Amino acid sequence: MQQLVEQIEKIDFQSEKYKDAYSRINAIVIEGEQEAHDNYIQLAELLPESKEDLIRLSKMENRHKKGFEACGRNLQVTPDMQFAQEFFSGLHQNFQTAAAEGKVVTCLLIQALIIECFAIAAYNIYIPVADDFARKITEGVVKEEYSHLNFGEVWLKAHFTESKAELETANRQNLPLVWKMLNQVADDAHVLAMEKEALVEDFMIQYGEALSNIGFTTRDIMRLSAYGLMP
Ligand code: Y39
Ligand code: FE
Ligand code: FE
Ligand code: FE
Repeated sequence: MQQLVEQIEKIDFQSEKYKDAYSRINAIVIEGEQEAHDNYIQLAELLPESKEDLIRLSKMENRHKKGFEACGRNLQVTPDMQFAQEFFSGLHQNFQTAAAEGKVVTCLLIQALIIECFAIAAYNIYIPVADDFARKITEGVVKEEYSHLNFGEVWLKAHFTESKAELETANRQNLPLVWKMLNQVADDAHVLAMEKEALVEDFMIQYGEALSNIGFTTRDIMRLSAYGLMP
């Protein structure tokens, strides 16, 4: 605790080093929220019976994006959107391919489980070390991300038996991308006082809980959630 207090006192939100790292992390979050918005609209088309809910989620993602754009402006940082698009390109491509094939389960795993757990982990770790303006925004956002994760859990739990094999395949294709993305962002995250180990730990907790809520056994969860973590 005392360590955290000292660490926060040391953060200079106006330093060039902080702002340079923020230009990439802020862009990742803005791009992520934009893609999440688009993904929920596509999911609404794939799941007409949940259309209203999914459109509602897509609107939340749009508000999140606006909030994080304001966080960048507040620190006078220009987000590096090109970097962020490349950062998401692997998951983006896999989501598009699955959507084109009508693979709802894969789309839900990518957006509503993996990306939401990644967001929840990142926002939880960011909140204690954020500037005051960004902290208030992020606290509001993370509450809503839990509801997005919940949508995915409820749907996949209700369709667990017939979704299980596709979930296993989609996990194997997409989880290694998350570890790669975390490694890519670790240095910049460190500048923002967010440690990679804490991000990995929080992600594993969120993702493991989600898999458990859907119906996977502890044994399955161990195997699934660590897939691709070790080289
Ligand atoms: O559902 C959502 O709102 C998720 C799209 C947003 C993703 C945010 C991605 C956060 C990763 C940041 C990594 C910082 C260390
Ligand atoms: Fe969001
Ligand atoms: Fe979300
Ligand atoms: Fe350090």
